[in-house]
Amino acid sequence: MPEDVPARLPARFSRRTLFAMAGGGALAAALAACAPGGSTTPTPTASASWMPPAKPMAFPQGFVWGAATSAYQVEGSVTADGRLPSVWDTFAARAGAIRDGSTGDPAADQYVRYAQDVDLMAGLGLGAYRFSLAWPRIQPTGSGPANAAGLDHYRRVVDALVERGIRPAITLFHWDLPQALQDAGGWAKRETALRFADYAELCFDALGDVEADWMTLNEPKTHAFVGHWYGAHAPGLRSPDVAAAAVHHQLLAHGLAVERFRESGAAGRIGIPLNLVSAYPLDAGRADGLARLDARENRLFLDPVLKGTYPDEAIGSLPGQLPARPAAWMTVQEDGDLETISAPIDFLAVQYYGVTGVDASGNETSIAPTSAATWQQIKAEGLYDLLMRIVRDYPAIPLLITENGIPDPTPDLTVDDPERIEFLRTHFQQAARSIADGAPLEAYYVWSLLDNFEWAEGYQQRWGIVAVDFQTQERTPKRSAEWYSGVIAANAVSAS
Ligand code: GCO
Repeated sequence: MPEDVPARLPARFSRRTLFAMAGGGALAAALAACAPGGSTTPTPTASASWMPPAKPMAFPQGFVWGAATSAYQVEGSVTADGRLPSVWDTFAARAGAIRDGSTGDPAADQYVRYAQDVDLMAGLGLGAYRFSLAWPRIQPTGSGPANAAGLDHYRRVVDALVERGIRPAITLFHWDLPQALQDAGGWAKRETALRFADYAELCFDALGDVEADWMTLNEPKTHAFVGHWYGAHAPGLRSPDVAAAAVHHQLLAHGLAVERFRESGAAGRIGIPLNLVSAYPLDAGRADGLARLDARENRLFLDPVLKGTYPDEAIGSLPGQLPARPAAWMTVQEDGDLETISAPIDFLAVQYYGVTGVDASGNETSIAPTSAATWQQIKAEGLYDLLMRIVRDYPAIPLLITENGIPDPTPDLTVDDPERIEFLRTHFQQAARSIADGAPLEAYYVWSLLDNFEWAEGYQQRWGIVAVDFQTQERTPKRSAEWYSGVIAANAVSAS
């Protein structure tokens, strides 16, 4: 978190708060964990309502186990084969924007080392790999014909995966907007959504013969809020009005891309990755703040995509709301947009990192221990609550967990990572529990396959199950990778 976060930001800055109203036993457990009076940080307890069985918990046959990365975080080679700058190249070059002054070059050098990485994945037994296509490689200025060299690279990646029996899970956009589009207004402009649809079509035409899970735009909330409101990510803007426009235009881009996907006849499926967080009220009697935070952080994305509506309470000047001007928010919307945005998708991709508390006003509070990423409040049961909330409140849809993970406690290269094993074990258990209770969960992707460029944290947070020495680019599987391999082989997670 940058030190100069504007005063109007939520008091406790959280990268990815997307709150889910906790229900039933989970809510009771959360409240029971709160300190009397509810105004101080509660002491979280292990779930009082559920204990994992002593026997291993099995996953359904065909359950997909994967790992995820994104282009700017792992590829490096930022000027190779015609690639032009994205907003992230520009932002990272700005003094003080990245904690250690680094950039996404060379990151984990995967543009060059992809074949080695695919071997690594095969060695671990991964069934799928989620990665993103870099728009500035495929359309360096964000419009016009495809750059063949860019597409050829991803063709080779996809072929290498398929050869090894690893399902490609392809994200079209993971925040690396071509700088030329930003110069023309970026996500503040409707035009960018139209450009995205054209870009998506080029990708479907080039790679659509492959049986893949396509994902449109990664975490539109994080990109809109952290990049356009908090200013802590590219493009580094601090305007709630622009953030609101970025929400709508990214969602519109999603809907338009889904239309192009259907028209293209591409194989496979398509969905959208949304970051979701379970949140628990400190004061059960004050539901209004909770409802506002829920609207802004959660329903603002789930409702339009899955129901074709926007929640009224998301935008406004009260705590828990996105403080854009309602008139500005209305201006970006045109008739028919919500119909486009809610075009049927084949799965919902859920990215889960943790929980948050909500005080009586609607502000976020701390209710659980954090990882080295201070925004990440860890509570595995929140995953169960979140999945069951989606099942309860939205039309039936297959669910994929496309990101879940934890950074090492230290920025130093390490292969011994018991915290990550414990984190993954407890989260896998909650996933198995949700399946047993009816959640149509089909896949689980660990974030991340490799240590990589963690955005504003640079190389100071290592999220990989495989360690990367950024001097030599040597890869070493951590203990968690070995452990994960065992889970995959057994298709089951043990109690300890
Ligand atoms: C995100 C991303 C990843 C992050 C990861 C850890 O959601 O921010 O998809 O790029 O690196 O979530 O913060």
